[in-house]
Amino acid sequence: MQEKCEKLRQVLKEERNVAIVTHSNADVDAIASLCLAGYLARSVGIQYPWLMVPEGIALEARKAVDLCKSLDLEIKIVKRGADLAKLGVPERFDVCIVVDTASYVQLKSLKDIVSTCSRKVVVDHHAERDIDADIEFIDPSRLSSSELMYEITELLGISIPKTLLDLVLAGIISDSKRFLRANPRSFMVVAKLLLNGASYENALSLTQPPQRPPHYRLAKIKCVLRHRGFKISSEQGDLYLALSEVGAYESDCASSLLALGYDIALVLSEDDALRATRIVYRAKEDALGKMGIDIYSDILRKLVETFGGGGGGHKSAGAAIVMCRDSDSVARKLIEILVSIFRNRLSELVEQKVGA
Ligand SMILES: [Mn+2]
Repeated sequence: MQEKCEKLRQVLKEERNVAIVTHSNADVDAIASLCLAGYLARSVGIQYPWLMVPEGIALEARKAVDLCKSLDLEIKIVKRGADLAKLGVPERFDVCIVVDTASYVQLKSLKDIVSTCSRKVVVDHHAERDIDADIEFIDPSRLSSSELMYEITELLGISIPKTLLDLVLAGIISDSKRFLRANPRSFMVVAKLLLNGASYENALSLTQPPQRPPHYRLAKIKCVLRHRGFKISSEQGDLYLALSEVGAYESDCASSLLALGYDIALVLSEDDALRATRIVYRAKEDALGKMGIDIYSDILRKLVETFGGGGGGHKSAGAAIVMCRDSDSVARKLIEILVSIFRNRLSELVEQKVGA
């Protein structure tokens, strides 16, 4: 690895036009790797490395992009069909560093830039791949590309500012889904990052999407306050179903109800423009397997037959629109359908409100 790192340093020293790119809808690991590679390139003498992302950046990686910018490393988003000359992007690059990306398909608008590049460098932890390179740092056993990129900077003796260490740690946390997977070498990198001053707290916050507007929180609170809970008993164990209504953010409302402990959540919302009611559902797949029901075809389709409309979905998520503007009427019909399916196995959970 040391040898490859020296080769990378040599290649960067010889050339001028350096592109550093990653996959579309770039996540935190992709942005952290991109930013660190940019920092490395600048440290070895590339004044203006071109950091580019095709199409767009994932919501949860926006803070990472801002952090990168604070280090004077600007990330350019290149949309399909964009006029590269207008953006000031060189026609040809001498070196392309491709991070966290397995295939040309994921490079979208940047595919041509990379395929015509004189020399390619790849830093990645994906196994199945179709991008060949002159210098490859590939290890599918690793949790993230960020940690590989960090090891390269370490071997080249480049010292990294603390904020960038936070970002590398965020890349590892995010791609490992907070260490749902483990790898001893990845943990060693994490230990080094922390010993060198990275803040776990800052890293965690870098993996979170920016704050939602205040009414987002209120919509979720209303969703919980308004919901009705039902128990469906069966020999394989009880199943819990929630029914609620909100004005916006229905799918977040449904996910919150599942996080509370429900197996199935159905959330209605009135759509004034369509003069209709939308119904979104989310369900835990293991629970559905136990019950042997399909939410769309066994429940929602009957609503659509009654009111008109349409919809679709798969086992654990889906939606329908029914041509009735009054969500209470739709909810009543929905409960009728549930009773007709489950009969006396269905019972409502009733609790006294606190302090009432
Ligand atoms: Mn990754």
